[in-house]
Formats: sequence, structure tokens, C-alpha cells
Amino acid sequence: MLKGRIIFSMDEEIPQHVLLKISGYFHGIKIGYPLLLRKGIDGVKEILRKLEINEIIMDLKLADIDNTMINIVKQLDFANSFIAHSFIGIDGALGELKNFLDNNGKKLYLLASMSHKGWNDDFYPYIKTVIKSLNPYGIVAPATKPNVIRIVRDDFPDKIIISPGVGAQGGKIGDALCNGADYEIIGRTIYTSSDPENKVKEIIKIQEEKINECKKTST
Ligand code: FNU
Repeated sequence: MLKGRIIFSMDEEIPQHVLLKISGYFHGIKIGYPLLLRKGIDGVKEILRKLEINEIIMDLKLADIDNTMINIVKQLDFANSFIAHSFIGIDGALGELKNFLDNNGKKLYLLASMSHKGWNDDFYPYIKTVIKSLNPYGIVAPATKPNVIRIVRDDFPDKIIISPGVGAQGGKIGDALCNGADYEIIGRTIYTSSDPENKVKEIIKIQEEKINECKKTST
């Protein structure tokens, strides 16, 4: 099955037969508080059990002291990757979390910016120093601000960038990819669709067209 550059943001439960049908198109699935609170850890594990998916990302936007964050991630052993806020800093927080994840074969994504209007990108210079010294596996940067993705890509040419804000929040499918993201995080556009499988196929087609288009214009 052709995989899209999609990380499916599953904040709502969708029927298992639909999920089984569409999950093959995704690079990964991202789980956040809404589904975790609704289904509990065992419920989420059960939902994921039958899926063949490369990456399960927990999006709890960790932002606490080291001991608390490590306590949280220890309970979520089904996930490969965790998203944390950068602004909490390294000593006594992200540094220890990163060591724990490294020692347990898990990946860390740090937020460079957020997709909503009220996020203040004036803090990016500080966030950049945290990301530089921590060297996480990947970075979250918003599809609603392609200029920010370009800056993050220039600053971190080798990092995986994943990008939320596509569709429901106004970002156009494929634009984040053209500006340096590796994957687009997409939720509501898929799970509120009356035909999720066709919607996913449509998204993959648009992503491919956009990538080809921007390759042409950059040569
Ligand atoms: P959809 N998300 C986001 N913006 O939207 N992790 C960010 O800057 C960010 C995120 C998450 O809008 C959001 O919580 F860092 O339905 C939701 O789970 O496509 C998903 O990305 C976007 O979902």
C-alpha cells in the first residue's frame, strides 16, 4: 500500500474496521490526551493492537520536572515517540527525559513553535538553543506558518520535522512538505470525513502533486 507522508492524529475514536482500512496509508499515528483520557491506557493499546504502523507518537506536550515526565512515559511503553515542550529547559527536565528515552530506544520530538495564532515566535531563539543542545530525534513545527517551517529546516537540516495544522486549522495539504517538513500531522480532516479512506487517498494524491510541483519550481 502506498504510504502518504501522514501522521494520523487520532484525538477521537473511529470505528476499528475503518482504522484497519486506512492505517496502512499512514507513516504513524499520534495519540493525545483526548483519546487517552477517554479510553485509558489499555483501551488505547487495544485500538492499536492490530495495526501495522511504523511509529506511535504520544502527544502529551510534556512540560514538567524530569521525575514526573519519566514517570509518565514509563506508563506508555506502547509508544515509540514522545512530544515535549522545549521551553522547560534542559537541566532537571528535558536532559534527563532525553537520557531515559535514549536508554529505552524511544524518540523525542521537541516543539519549535505551535500552530495557533497566539503562539509567540519571539521565543524561537531560546527554543532553538534548547533544541540545538539537546539534539532530539525530531521537531514539531506548524503547517499554519510555512515561513517558520523554513526557518526550522534551515536551522536543523538533518532533523525529522512533523507538522500539525493541516486542513481543519487552515494549513494547505502539502505546503508544509514543500517548506521542509517530512510528515504532515492530520486529524479532523480525516476522521470527520464521511469517507475517511477516500479522504486519505485524496490527501496522498495532493501531497504527491505538491511535492512534484515544488521540486520543479526549486530547480
Ligand atoms: P487536527 N497539535 C496542533 N498544533 O494542532 N501537537 C501544534 O502546534 C502542536 C500539536 C496537535 O487539527 C493537536 O493537539 F504542537 O484535527 C491535534 O492533536 O488536524 C493535532 O495536532 C492536529 O489535529
